[in-house]
Amino acid sequence: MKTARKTMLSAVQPTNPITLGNYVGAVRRWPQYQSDYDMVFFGVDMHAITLRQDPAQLREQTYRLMATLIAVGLDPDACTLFVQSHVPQHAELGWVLTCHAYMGELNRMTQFKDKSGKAGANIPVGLFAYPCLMAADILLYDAHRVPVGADQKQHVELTRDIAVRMNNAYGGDLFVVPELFLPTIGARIMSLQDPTKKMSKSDPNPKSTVFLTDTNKQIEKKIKGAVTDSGSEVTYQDDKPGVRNLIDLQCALTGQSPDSVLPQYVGKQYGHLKQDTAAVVVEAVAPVRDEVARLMADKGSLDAVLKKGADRARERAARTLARVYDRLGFVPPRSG
Ligand code: ATP
Ligand code: LTN
Repeated sequence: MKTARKTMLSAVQPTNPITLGNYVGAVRRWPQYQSDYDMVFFGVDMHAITLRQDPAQLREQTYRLMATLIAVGLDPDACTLFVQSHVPQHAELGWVLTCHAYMGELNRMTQFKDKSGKAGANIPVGLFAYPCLMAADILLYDAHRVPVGADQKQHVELTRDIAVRMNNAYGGDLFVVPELFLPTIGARIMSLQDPTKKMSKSDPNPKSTVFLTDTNKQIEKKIKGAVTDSGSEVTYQDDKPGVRNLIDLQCALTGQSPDSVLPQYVGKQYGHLKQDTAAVVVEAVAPVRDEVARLMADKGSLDAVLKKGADRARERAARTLARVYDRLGFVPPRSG
């Protein structure tokens, strides 16, 4: 019997290995929802090419991202887990939505402003139109909930606006209007070198970011080298963003609250906090990293998992696209 579970959907760009920020703020939380939701998760390689990628690296990072999603606990038999470019309907619905989005609303996207600033003189059109492809990613699967970090809020809101606009134009039940699903804790892990900026995959300084591919030694070195604040007392307050970030990391990974962690540092130095945080991070990251390495050693098995996911995704996506094309007035291909 078909269950009436709601659909939860999210995606990650395979641009660099996943960071501790992505892990704590997003990916690590997803498996806990798989018993309650119909889960659709994928790697968005077509989004990644909005900025120039090295083809060999893109290929490797795509496998690595998918292996990471499996290693954190998303079960490929229970979820629909796939690579975006394996499902051509994303590009097809993306075009339809591009024709229903307005220049003015795309112009307001802050991610475009940030990223186009870094793209140099020639800004790819795809970087501008990208939110339409993201809207297609979401609307193709009739997704109800979209868990993302705060940086993606604008894009999900745009998706809602386009869905409502097209429902009004072509019949109220064309698209499910998705809801944003923001995490409550650990939503923003900060850079280890500048704790006023978020930890980012694309930070040019590798000391700022712990990657899930880092060895235990590298993790320890980065955390022990984290920029902390003046003074030496371990407290949890806004004017000590470096110390606060380390406490947040510990708390997000152990499930403790800052109040329960702080007493153990009375009369101790920042060095103790760094040592403990490094140990907690290593304990969380090491098993995931090792499992990713194991999965990466057998690309044949990964390919089989991804094929199964894409087959399932394509079937769902084709149904939605046929509904959309019909409402738009496209003549269906008929034999004979
Ligand atoms: P970049 O900085 O290169 O744009 P990114 O690190 O933000 O990349 P994404 O692929 O855009 O990575 O994000 C994947 C998910 O991780 C998103 O849901 C995003 O909101 C979340 N996320 C990214 N960075 C952090 C962070 N520092 N703390 C918490 N969550 C984060
Ligand atoms: N734009 C997102 C990645 C992304 C996404 C999606 C997230 C592409 N399609 C659909 C949720 C749902 C990013 O850059 N992090």
